[in-house]
Amino acid sequence: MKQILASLSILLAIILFGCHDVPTVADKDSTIVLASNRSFLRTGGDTAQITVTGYSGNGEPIRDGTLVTFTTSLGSLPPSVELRDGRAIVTFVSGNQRGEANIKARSGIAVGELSIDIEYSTQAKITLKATPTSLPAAGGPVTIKAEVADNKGNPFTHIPVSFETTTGTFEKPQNPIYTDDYQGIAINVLRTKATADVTVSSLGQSATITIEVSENTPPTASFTYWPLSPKVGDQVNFDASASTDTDGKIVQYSWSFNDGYKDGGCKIHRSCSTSGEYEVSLQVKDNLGAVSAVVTKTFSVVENEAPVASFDFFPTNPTVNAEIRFDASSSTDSDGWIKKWEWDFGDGTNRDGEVVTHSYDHAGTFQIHLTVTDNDGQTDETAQTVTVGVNQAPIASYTYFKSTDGQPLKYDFDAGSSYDSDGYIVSYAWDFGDGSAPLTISTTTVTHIFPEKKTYKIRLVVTDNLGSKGEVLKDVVVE
Ligand SMILES: [Ca+2]
Ligand SMILES: [Ca+2]
Ligand SMILES: [Ca+2]
Repeated sequence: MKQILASLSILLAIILFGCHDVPTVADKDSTIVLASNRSFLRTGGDTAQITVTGYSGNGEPIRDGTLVTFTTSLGSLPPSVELRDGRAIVTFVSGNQRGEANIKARSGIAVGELSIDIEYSTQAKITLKATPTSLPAAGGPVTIKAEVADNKGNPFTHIPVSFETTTGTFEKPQNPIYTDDYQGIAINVLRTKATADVTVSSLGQSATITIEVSENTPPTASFTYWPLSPKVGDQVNFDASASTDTDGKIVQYSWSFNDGYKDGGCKIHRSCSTSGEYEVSLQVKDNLGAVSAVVTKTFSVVENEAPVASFDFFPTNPTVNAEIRFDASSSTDSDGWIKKWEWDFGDGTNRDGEVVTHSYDHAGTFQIHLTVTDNDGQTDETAQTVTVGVNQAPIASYTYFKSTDGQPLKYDFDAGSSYDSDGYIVSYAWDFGDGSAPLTISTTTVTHIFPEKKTYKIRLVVTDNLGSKGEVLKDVVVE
């Protein structure tokens, strides 16, 4: 049983450590010595060959397979190496940081040390970028990015950087600040209202960038007003919304009138209580305090002209219940317009409107009053009388002629001499007395062909616009 366990232990040792020499550490009386083929390196991947030599206490080379582990404060090395014939060579690679690389090699309690100076490979170069590259007149924040690298583009990480400006303030006012650990970038934000030169210094180098702030452009005043010819007491409106500021905005409107009236605001209004010439001035101010030139306009305020009332009516001799049309369109207002027509018909009724109709339900003489009001509220009045009577019947009358075209028994009739003294005739009804159907027409002339030569009794009945009729009967000899 003991023999089997011993065999398994040997087998396990072979599986774990293979057929090679088993790695081990140096004995406690051993010595480790480090040597470099270079005493200083440049940053950014420069290399040195480090020779590790190990001696046993008796001065012989340390035994093969002795494992040596490395540490370094800067740059990099393989984590470990095995010695052969008491030595090994490893490669040290510099990083981006300058300084002293303290390299230690350990095996057991034996320690070897070596220092290598690492210097920047070339002079630092500072590249500045501003976002945005310039500012409007109001100023604002600009992000300044400083990138510090050597001329091969290797970044200088975690190095001090100072920001200075001729005007404005930094978000990080303290100096120095440090580049980051990866890209060698330092960022600061400048707030300025005027053009600033920003200088960034690092590693004895500096770079300057100019942040331009635009000059403020003063605003321009402009306004309109209406009505152009206001009257005493009218509201006059002033509108300055056509004023402009190309690089900002208008924050103040100052209005002044030559009668001492003052106001503020983009849109104002006032009225003038006396007639005459008025002068109005406007000046505007922008958000940065710049003022415009003063713009002045003059306007006249005049007294209102009263309107003139006038009207016609038809028919002029109306009958009872006849519809009368009253028309006030001949009324005028020389400096405005009429906005209201008020009628009083003299029989207790009233009506509004430029053109109205009215009828009287009894005969008599009535006084009609018209009052007109203009757009400024001034009025005028006029009156006329109308006599309303009973309808007069129309008078029928006609003439006739034998037709001139030579056709026998053909006659032309003309009722144009009929009339209605207080209205008009609306129809003419003919009965030619020869058995033909009666004919009613609205025109005055008609032609008729008779059946034979004979004397006929021919009747004309006319009807007026109110339905009254008039009649004439004549003997007409047809030959
Ligand atoms: Ca401006
Ligand atoms: Ca008027
Ligand atoms: Ca009549």
